[in-house]
Amino acid sequence: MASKPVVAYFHDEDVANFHYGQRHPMKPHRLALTHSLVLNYGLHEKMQVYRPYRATADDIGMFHSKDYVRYLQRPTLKDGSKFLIGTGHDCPLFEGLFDFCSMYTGASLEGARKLNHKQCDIAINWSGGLHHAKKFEASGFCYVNDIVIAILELLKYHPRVLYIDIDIHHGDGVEEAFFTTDRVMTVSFHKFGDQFFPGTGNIFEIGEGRGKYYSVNVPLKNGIDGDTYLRIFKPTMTKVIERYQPSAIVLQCGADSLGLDRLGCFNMTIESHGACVDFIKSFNLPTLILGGGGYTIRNVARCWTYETGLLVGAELSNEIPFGEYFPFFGPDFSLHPDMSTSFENENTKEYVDRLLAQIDLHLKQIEAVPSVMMQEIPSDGLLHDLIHARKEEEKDKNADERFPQSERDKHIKPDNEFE
Ligand code: V1D
Ligand code: CA
Repeated sequence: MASKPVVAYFHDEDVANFHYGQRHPMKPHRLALTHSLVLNYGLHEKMQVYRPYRATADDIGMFHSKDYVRYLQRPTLKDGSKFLIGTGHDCPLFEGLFDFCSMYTGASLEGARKLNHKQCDIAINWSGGLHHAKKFEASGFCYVNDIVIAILELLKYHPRVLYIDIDIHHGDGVEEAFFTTDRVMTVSFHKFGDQFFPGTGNIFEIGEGRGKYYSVNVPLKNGIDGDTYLRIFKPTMTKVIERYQPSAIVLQCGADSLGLDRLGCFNMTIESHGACVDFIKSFNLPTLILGGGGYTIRNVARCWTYETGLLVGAELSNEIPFGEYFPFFGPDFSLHPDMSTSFENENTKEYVDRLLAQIDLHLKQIEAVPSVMMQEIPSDGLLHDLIHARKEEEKDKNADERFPQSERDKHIKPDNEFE
């Protein structure tokens, strides 16, 4: 990859106009704020800007069950509960739901296709990254798992895909989809404990069968600051990449790990969040950059604009340029406002050292560079093992409790050292 990568950026103006509901923290409008800031900083001049493809029901059916896709296309109030959609759920039923899903998923899918065909080095879709959606149901504000669908697309051309998730929540939907394969390695950094959503992602959740040791979980406590986060992120990702040697990366950049997030409890600055993105960029591998959570929308826009700047290699003035949404960025009108919170950093040096040592033990177990027979002409056949595994899973959905308590109990350390 050249020193200035070719960056493809996907934005559909319409995606920002959907509403989860007045009291719901997920605001697609944050995407309009982000795009406007990207334009006002002139970043469109440094990348290819596309209005993305819209995913079809067949595209979505690459991961989700037929029943569920059919429901998304024609939702009824009656059937919603079966799929965890509707009033009283995290995932409300709103006007244009299928179109919303098809927009954010189409952008991730097109990003993966452009990477596959080497039409860009980095693809950005801030509307994507909805990491909680499951094969048969919605979860945590996510209806369609665009990440899984994009990774399946990358797997047509790439033997090993690395997924990294810096959203404050555990990337459970992506982990679950690839839990039993070594073709995808998933690494999630997240708040764990105190019943924080979704409750999965303890350090001993490591994958199963061929996938054992290819799921990495980094459970963090309240108040982690940027320096502490980077002290964990950089050595972990260096070892993962050295060991696994992915040929493509997908990075979910949920901005709810920033200080002052409406649903978060971390103390990351935009600079340190961006340093994670910049660090992954420095490996010069084809990379799909996605959004995710982020509920203090002025900071989401600041963060993803700053990261777009890092990815195209532009230095951005700390002064927010004038534009349509200028009043949102007051009273300081700066790109990097003070974001410190009252959350004390509960991630002590001892905790971090133990975390790193345990992750190291797991990473030492992985077979260096698992191989897959690549065909000269890429075809869907490469996905045979994954698709077969998924069909088997569908047969006995009810028997499929992913982490039975009996299995989890085997991993509980007597001194509860990671609680
Ligand atoms: F605060 C709320 C107000 C209205 C509706 C929902 C919420 C809310 C806040 N936090 N919901 C949550 C989380 N859900 C629960 C469960 C509901 N209880 C029965 C337990 O705690 C869900 C948080 C989802 C986070 C999504 C995400 O940031 O990870 C994301 N990533 O990509 C897109 C979204
Ligand atoms: Ca995460």
